Amino acid sequence: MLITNEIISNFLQTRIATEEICAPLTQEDYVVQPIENVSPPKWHLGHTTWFFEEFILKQYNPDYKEFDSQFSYIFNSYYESVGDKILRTDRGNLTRPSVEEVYKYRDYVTNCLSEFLDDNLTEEISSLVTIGIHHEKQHQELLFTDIKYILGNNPLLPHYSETFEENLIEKQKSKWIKIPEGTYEIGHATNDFCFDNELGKHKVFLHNYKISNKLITNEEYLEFINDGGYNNFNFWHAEGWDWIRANTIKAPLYWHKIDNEWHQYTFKGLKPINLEAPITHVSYYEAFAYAEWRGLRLPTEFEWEVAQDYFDWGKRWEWTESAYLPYPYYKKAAGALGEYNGKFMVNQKVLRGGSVVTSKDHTRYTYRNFFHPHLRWQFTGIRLAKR
Ligand code: AVJ
Ligand code: FE
Repeated sequence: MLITNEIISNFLQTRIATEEICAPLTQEDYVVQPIENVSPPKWHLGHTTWFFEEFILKQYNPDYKEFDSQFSYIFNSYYESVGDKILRTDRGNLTRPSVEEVYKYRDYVTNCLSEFLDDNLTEEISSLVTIGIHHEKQHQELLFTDIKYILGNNPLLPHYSETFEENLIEKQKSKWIKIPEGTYEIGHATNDFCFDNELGKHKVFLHNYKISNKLITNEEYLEFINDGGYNNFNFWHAEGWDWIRANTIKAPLYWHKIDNEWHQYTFKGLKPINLEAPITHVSYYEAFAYAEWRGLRLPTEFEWEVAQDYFDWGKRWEWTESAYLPYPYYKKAAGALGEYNGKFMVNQKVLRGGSVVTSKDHTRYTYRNFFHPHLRWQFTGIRLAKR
């Protein structure tokens, strides 16, 4: 019974936390989709609700009455096995259902599910609720970054908050952590929750390497910019070089040069660059080019996982040199949730750590985040490694 209460209260707290992230928004902020990767906040609110409705209430509660039979079409993200869905690029065209209606949908599903769980919390359902909670936490992070993109690309640069501090400074002296060559175990191995892509504990062999105890700061990155890093093809992959030229990229996302001084759009509005803060909003291409310029490299995801105990992490998602691939013993889940991670294991890079907008207790040292190499609207950062 205690377990039931715990999971229901966890569920309810997660639902509330999502809505709190949206509290500063105007109605208009909820609806736009400035680029394909940035979903409207209203869509996140509906999609996280649909996840619980589709995968638990509709499957396990024969008495459940759908809130609206058209919502699966608009709030299904990418589950082919569930049926037809709106094009991702059309999420910003949904002026209906209204924000108010979507909040009603949330309340309806939250109430139906918590009532249902009171008497029906089997192992199977409990594990689905847990996935739903972690899914919603992933979308809480996406809400933060999508809201930042929506506000930060409005020429008026509206503030999201007067207090949210995204530039947490690392005070420690920088040093290299030395890891000896050997065979190491990788992957999630406890009974705590993890996603399927972390499972399949296995061995890797690592050569001697050193990894920095600190993230790259704005000051260090500025040296790369000032040294012409964005103008020298030698530091870039061919794809990265094409990408910076096609998009006239000369600095991280949200950087603006005003009266010859670099500024950064933050949740608190436009601020002069804080030199000590860790760099953020760089793509993998930029992280790689920076490392090349320094004559160093990014760590692999395995090097990161083996060394993580020796440094503080959690301020920035850290680009690794590793391609997002299945582990040797990877087995995707049966049914629709088998579409959750495995089908994205192509052409993406792994990021490790967590960020200032990651929900508390959401990350683990085995957590594998993944994005395409040109994306930089997440709170991404750089940690270097060398031989
Ligand atoms: C792990 C952040 C890449 O954004 O698609 C959300 C998280 N998975 N809903 C994504 C996710 C299903 C995922 N990332
Ligand atoms: Fe999702």
